[in-house]
Amino acid sequence: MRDDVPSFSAPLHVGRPNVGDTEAFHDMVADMFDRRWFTNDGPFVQQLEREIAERLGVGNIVATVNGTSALELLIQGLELHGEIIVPSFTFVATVHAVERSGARPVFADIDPLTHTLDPDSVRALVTPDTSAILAVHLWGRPAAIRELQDIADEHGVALIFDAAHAFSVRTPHAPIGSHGRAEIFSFHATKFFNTFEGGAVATDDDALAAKLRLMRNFGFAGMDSVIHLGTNAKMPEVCAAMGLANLRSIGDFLIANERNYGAYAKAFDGMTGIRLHDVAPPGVQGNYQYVVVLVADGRRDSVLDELRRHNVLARRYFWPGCHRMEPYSSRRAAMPVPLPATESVAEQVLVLPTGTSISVADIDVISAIIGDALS
Ligand code: T4K
Repeated sequence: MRDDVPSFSAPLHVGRPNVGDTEAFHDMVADMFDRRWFTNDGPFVQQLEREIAERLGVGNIVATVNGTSALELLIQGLELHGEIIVPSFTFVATVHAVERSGARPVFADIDPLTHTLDPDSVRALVTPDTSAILAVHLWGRPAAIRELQDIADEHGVALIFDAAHAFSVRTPHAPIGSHGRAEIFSFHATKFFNTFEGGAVATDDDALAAKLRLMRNFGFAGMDSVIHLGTNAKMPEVCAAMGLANLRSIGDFLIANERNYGAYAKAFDGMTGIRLHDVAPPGVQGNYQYVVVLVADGRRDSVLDELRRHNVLARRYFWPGCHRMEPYSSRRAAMPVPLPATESVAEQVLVLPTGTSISVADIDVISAIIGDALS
């Protein structure tokens, strides 16, 4: 290793929040205090739902307290049961939401080129017990939507999407948010668009949206009338205010992410042993919130250690794969087929810092550290 590659004096994190128009946010918080209306379907939540629905061209946005509860509400609202086919290569919340809703996750493999569900692997796992396919637009790269919809239609099962990473992503045909029975988003602090904590279900199904609105508020249909099983999954007003402020700056977030992705692509072009994952194939408008590299030849962890030594806190998301985590790893039924692509990708993947707090100069240093570690 060379000694002349500088270290960062403060840690560079993956997932540093994008922060938009803070003045607009403070003004809204002042309004909120004046109103003394902090939660329970307040005006900021309603406005945020309207603005996002308009932006995505989708009939309904149901805002929630986080992405996990959006997914749990959706699975329970659709009354999915039996087996739900999911990727193992995802954040564990995708799979926990299935399990906590009383259905059984069954792991399908991914396509090693896209990191999203491999339709052939999904097709082989459909049984009479399957109620749904839950696909993830991992890293904001759209899953194989058409192929998965064909499988779902052929077998009469629901298709739903975990679009936690894919806010503001467009396929060549439509914005993410308008596919399948519904798609869920996460607006967690680390996401492209954040509301501190938050999430939403996007759906064109008005009846489903009305049911989810009931369910996120304990099943209350009126002051004293509970007509459905429910929980507390409401987004607070302060989070919606953050969302409204951040929506105004989303163009700036994209400019920063595209600039950073381009700088990483340039730095890794021609570097041996490392490959930048393509999150936006032709025709797709990505959000570039995840900069994902694959490090070959079992050298991923030594690159990670070297980055950490220089104060770059890269992450090996989503190692080791959910099928190797509890409670799934001790349950053979969750994994009826081997998952070679999942396991191979999980051993190579490294997520690097990006977002509005990372500069091209930072990326030059990060790439020099990686180049040095690989040389
Ligand atoms: N589906 C998928 C595919 C998901 O990726 C997620 C969440 C969900 C569903 C569920 O959505 P939510 O219920 O979370 O809305 C983080 C996030 O907590 C999680 O939202 C996200 N995916 C996951 C990929 O990443 P951890 O366990 O890695 O968090 P932590 O605390 O290690 O922080 C991540 C990085 O961000 C660190 O480098 C520190 C940095 N950070 C974090 C926060 C909160 C900051 O710099 N500032 C901050 O305020 O899960």
